[in-house]
Formats: sequence, structure tokens, C-alpha cells
Amino acid sequence: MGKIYLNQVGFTPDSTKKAVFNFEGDDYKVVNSNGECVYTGKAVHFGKDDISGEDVSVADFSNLKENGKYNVISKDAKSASFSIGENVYEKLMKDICKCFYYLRCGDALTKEFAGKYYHKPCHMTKATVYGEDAEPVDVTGGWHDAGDFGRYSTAGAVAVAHILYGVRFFENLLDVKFDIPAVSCDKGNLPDILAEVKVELDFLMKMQRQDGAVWHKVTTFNHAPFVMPEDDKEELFLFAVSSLATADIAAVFALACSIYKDYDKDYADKLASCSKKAYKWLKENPDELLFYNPDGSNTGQYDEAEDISNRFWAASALYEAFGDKDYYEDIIREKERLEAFSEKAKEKGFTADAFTGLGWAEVAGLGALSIMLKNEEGDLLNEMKKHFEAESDRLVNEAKKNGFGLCMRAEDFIWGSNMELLKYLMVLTTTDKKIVHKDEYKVAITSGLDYLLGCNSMDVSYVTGNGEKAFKNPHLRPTAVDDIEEPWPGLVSGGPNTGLQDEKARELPKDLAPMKCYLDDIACYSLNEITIYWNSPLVFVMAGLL
Ligand code: G3I
Ligand code: 9MR
Ligand code: ZN
Repeated sequence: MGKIYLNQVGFTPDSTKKAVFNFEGDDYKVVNSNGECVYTGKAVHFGKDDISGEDVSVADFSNLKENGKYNVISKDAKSASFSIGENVYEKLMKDICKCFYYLRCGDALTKEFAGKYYHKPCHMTKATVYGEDAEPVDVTGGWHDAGDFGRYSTAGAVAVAHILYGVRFFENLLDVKFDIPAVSCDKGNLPDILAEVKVELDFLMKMQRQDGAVWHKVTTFNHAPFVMPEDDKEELFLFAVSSLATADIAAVFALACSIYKDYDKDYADKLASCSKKAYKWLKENPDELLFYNPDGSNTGQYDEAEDISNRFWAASALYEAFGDKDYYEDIIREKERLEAFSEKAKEKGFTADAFTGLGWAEVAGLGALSIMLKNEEGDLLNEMKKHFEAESDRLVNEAKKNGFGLCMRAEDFIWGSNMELLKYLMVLTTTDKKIVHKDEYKVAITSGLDYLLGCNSMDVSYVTGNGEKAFKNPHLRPTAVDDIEEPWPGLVSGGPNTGLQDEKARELPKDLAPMKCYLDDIACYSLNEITIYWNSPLVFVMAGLL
């Protein structure tokens, strides 16, 4: 039977609205919840594309603007339901923010705020410094990274950065209330989003060694079995320091300082001094110190090929926050090193633009965001804007190659493909809102969101609790064992991955189109895990959209 795919959460009244049919275009109608027809149209044949492998037609019903709940019907196919309304994304926004609360580690959840997703205090023991004869360290707190219970400095810093750049660019994030315990500050209470982010910042401060360097991660030696967090009692280890983690932490503390200073002077001063201490260590240790797991350990490695993008981000963030000329000189030097590195990478076939990289490994784009926030006229600012514009134009062009309007290529469907998409949407959002507005950027952003929320060949919304056919079985330890029917809402799935890098995923047929390399199965960590840094870019994108 034919399928009709669309954004299962819905649309704001004035936005573009479309459904994608995987059968020959035909007459269709939109019906309301009473079954009455409110709109009719004819779908337009688009054809086949590389990423879905389907021959699709597209129905554009942007002219339907009336509030309500609807379905699209054509031939014998009926879409999932969707809403139109000014506030359609309100629940989604609250849910994606509250996820960080549910992922808190330590003695942090209360029954009042966590409800049935409450768990007892976890990972409260001091951590052993791996391979060293040192005193164990208290690194309690922060957020669990993902479906596992590890806490990783670079991943945490990048997740915080997505959110805090969101706060800097789009102040509406400060108004989102998502029902977490209040945290007092000089001015009363912190806005919820800053209260939640402070949990991770406090933890990241504990990950900093006396000399300024930052431990790459704290985890057990191997991943825990499927147990509740409080039942994971294995010894915790602090693994080696890395220049990657040290640079990312220097950067994110500087960024945080410029936000928290409006609420709590002492806390901002502490962030500033930790940031500068990390930066000083970096300057005194100019050689890259990358990270690899010790033999036999299988928790997340978060390995990166270079630390130049991290040093570039750090210099840019410290320059933006503290203004010293030395940081500016460092930016220029790291920029030139990164350009040279990218030239070499090109020879090996890597085409990604380093200066728009917003992931856990490629972070130079975060530096570019700091340079844009500094907004100091000159070549550096212009160059960064040009990178974002060029990348946005490339994405718009890509989106024209498939009926979904999705700005992704086949090679983007890797582990965490939904983050590949969300990073692209962050670039488009930044360009559209902060550099130059173009309708086609906006359309690419909404099409990307449509894809994430159900307008895809799997007919699934990749955000739990949001959409009639939202995925329900994330690779997430508490969900696997807590006997609660549904996972908490607002979790973003990693999404389709042509690499099929876990045992269960390998049972899928080998010749699937990229968009179909997905299974909503709890065992599929390479297709269906969740992480803090898959939620955080969506927070940025939604803040830009609302
Ligand atoms: O960079 C290459 C690219 O050049 C190549 O074309 C492409 C094709 O395979 O692969 C790219 O590398 C991928 C890399 O991520 C960078 O994106 C690898 O294939 C892919 O296996 C790797 O996946 C990472 C995964 O850990 C395994 O290392 C995910 O991004 C990362 O999100 C995930 O992180 C895990 C933590 O280790 C542990 N906690 C859960 C978390 C989420 O699953
Ligand atoms: O659950 C782990 C997940 O969080 C990680 O992303 C993944 C890759 O590091 O590993 C998962 O743990 C698996 C382990 O690596 C191998 N044995 C099975 C575990 C999952 O059931
Ligand atoms: Zn924990």
C-alpha cells in the first residue's frame, strides 16, 4: 500500500506545508478530526532520488492555514495526523529541554520533577585516575552521555555549546519553562535552561585537573550491562587528559561566562578563571594530545583526528568573552593551520568545510559562531560569514535533489545521521537569521524539521512522544529495564546509518536506501541510541524557528 509521509507534529499557520507520497501523484484531500474535507489538491510527481530510493510525489498544502488537527488522504493511503497552530512546537521544545534533566547523573532527580522516570542517586563514588597513583577524585553530577552511563568532556562541552549559542542568538530560549527544580542566583532564579546547563558546567569544572588540563572522560572500564544507573556499581575511572577536552572546556566556560555574568557574578568569575586556566595549559602544551581508549576498554572513545579546530574554537570563544589581543592572534594562527590541514584532507577526498563544523569532533564552526557574536568588522568576520553562506547555498542545492527537500547526501547517513542533519540546520539557521535572510534557507530548515518529525521513508518521528508514529525503543539503559511502557518524551534518535554498526542492525537487508537503514529497536545502538548532543542542536534550531 502507498504511504504518505509528513511532519507528524505539525506546522505553524504561515509556514510551508507538504506531504510526500511514495506513489504516483494524484488528487488528495486534507480532512479534519471530524472527517470533513477542508482542502483538496493534486500532488506533483517528483521522481526517484538517491537517498530514499523511492519514486515520490509532493503535495503542497501551504495555503491551509486554519488551526486544527488533520490527516492527508489520497487513494487508499492516509497520513499520520498533524496539527496546524501557532503553538504546535511548544510541547516539543519543553520535551527536548527536559531530556537533559532526566539524563542527570548523581543525586539529582526528585520524584516531584522526574515522576515515574525517577531513579536513585547514581555514580556517587570517587573516580580512580587511570594508570596513576593519585587520590581518587569527586566528579559526581552532570548528564549521562547517552544510552550508556559514560560522561565525556568533549561531548558534554559541545552539547552545552549548542544550547548556549542558542541562548546568545535567540533569547526566547530563556523563556522556555520545562518544570525542573529552581536554582537561585543574584537575580532570583536562573531561567530553566541556564539552571539545567549549570548542572553540566558544574560537572565539567570537576573534570579539570589542578594544572588546568581536562580529563577526557569518566566511565567504568567497559559499558555497563542493561541496568538502572544506580545499579551500575563498577569502579569509575578518569581516563587521560587530552588537548581536545581542555580546549573545548576553555571555550565553553568562556561562552558560559558571558551569559551567567548577568545572573551570578561569582559563578561567572569562576567560569572565567577555569577557562583561562585551561587555556594557559593549552599554550604551555602546544603539541596535540589526542585520545584513544586503553586496550580492552570499550566505552566511548570520542577520538578526533586533530586538535586544531578545538584550539581555534577556544581562541575565538576567549577572544569574544575577554577581548585580549593575544587571543585574536591565536585565532588567526589556528585558522591558518586549519586551512592548511583542510587542504591536505581534500587531497584524501574529504570535502567538508571545517569552518562550519559543529559536531563533537569538528568544532571550528563553534569558533565561527563566537566570531559572529563578537561582530568586529573586518576580514575575519567576513570570512566566517562567507563560509556559512557558501555552506548554506550548498545545502539548499542538495535539498533540491529529492522530493523531501532534505539537505542531505547519501554519505551523510552515518551513525547519528540526525545530528548531521541538525548541524546543517544550525548552519542554515545562523545564516538565515544572522547573516542574510533567504526564503530558500527557511524552506530548507522547515523541510529538515519535517524530515525529523516524520516526513521520511520510515514514516517515523525521530523524537519520542512527539508524533503519532514516534519511535519508542531507544537504546537507553533505563528505558530497557524500567518497566515503563514509553520512554520519556523529547529524545532524539541517532537515525538511519548505512554503516549498520551493531549486530541487530546487520540483520537488515544489505541493499536498503540510506533513509531506510533504520530500525526502532532497543538493541540498535548504531541506529537508535540517543545522546545529549543529538538533542542540543535541535534546541538551537527550534529557538531559531520560533
Ligand atoms: O568521519 C568519518 C567519515 O569520514 C566517513 O565517511 C564516515 C563513513 O563511515 O564515517 C565517519 O566516521 C564516523 C564517526 O562517528 C564520525 O562521525 C564513524 O563511521 C562512526 O562509526 C562514528 O560513530 C560514533 C560512534 O560513537 C562510534 O565511535 C558516533 O559519531 C558517536 O556519536 C558515538 O558516540 C557514542 C559514544 O561513543 C558512547 N556513548 C554513546 C554515543 C552515541 O552512540
Ligand atoms: O550501550 C553502548 C552504547 O551506548 C554505545 O554507543 C555502543 C558503542 O560504544 O556500545 C554499547 O554497548 C555495547 C558494547 O559496546 C558491546 N556489547 C553490547 C553493548 C550494548 O548492548
Ligand atoms: Zn549516573
